[in-house]
Amino acid sequence: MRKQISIIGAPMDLGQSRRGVDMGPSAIRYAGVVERLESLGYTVEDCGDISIGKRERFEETSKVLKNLKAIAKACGELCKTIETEVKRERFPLVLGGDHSIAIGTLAGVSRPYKNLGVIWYDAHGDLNTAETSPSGNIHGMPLAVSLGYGDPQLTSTGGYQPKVKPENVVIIGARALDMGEREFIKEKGIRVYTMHEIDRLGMTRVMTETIEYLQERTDGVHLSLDLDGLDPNEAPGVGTPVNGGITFRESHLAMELLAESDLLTSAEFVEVNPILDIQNKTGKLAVDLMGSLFGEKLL
Ligand code: B3U
Ligand code: MN
Ligand code: MN
Repeated sequence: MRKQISIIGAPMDLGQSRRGVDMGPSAIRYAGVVERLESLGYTVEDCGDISIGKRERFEETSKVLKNLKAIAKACGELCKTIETEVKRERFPLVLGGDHSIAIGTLAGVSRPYKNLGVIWYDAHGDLNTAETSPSGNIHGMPLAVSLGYGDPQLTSTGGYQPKVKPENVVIIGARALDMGEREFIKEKGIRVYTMHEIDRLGMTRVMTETIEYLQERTDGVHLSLDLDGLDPNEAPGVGTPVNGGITFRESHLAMELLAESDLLTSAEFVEVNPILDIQNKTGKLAVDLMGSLFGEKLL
């Protein structure tokens, strides 16, 4: 892993309907992300937050997709920031914000990495389009957008598409997939480890298979970690909790195996909502997981 990390905050809350997720980057900073990574020997630069603006001010440009124009604009800005940091040979670590920001992150990292792999650690597939979405919330769509499916204002972020090939994606932790998403997964042959596979195979095998699979076919790997991938008992501060999730220990193990593989070239931690949280438990959890991801050892 690159020894220089650039932290970029994306205080986005326009991709879903609950307030508070815009404070996610602050909560993660407050939990000591910079100090934690520095203690592991990294040089860390906090680049601050990209600008999002206020929800009330934006006119809607789509009847279905909520806050489309504003999200497209913010993702364009995030994409540029990420591109700059990758050119500086730094490891971009994005703090969300709701998951719609992944549209910008992936647009920024997939230009330098032409055959980018993506690990989508999430209770959800985030593979909806305007046609299949039950909510109109864009945080349920960023993976579909990055694969080239969705409104052109989103898929065109960064000026090219698609960002990722379906065979380079691995979804881990899925347990709330909409009907349209299930069809999409089957049609595109996307690799998914649902909670069923995690229970059956164990996290070690899930991660070993994922790492081997991506190592063979990609030239860089992005981790998009939605805190709702974890069980709500461990990560209560998320907008759309789904019971029966990945445990604290399984998640640490997954991060440790990723650290060992030295495969990652960028990462983002999203959907931390301090308003719904209990004394920043989820913000702290995010920082603990980053510790393991960046090589912290128990002994
Ligand atoms: N699949 C549902 C719910 C959802 C997606 N992502 C989150 N929730 N966090 C939707 O609205 O697309
Ligand atoms: Mn998500
Ligand atoms: Mn989710």
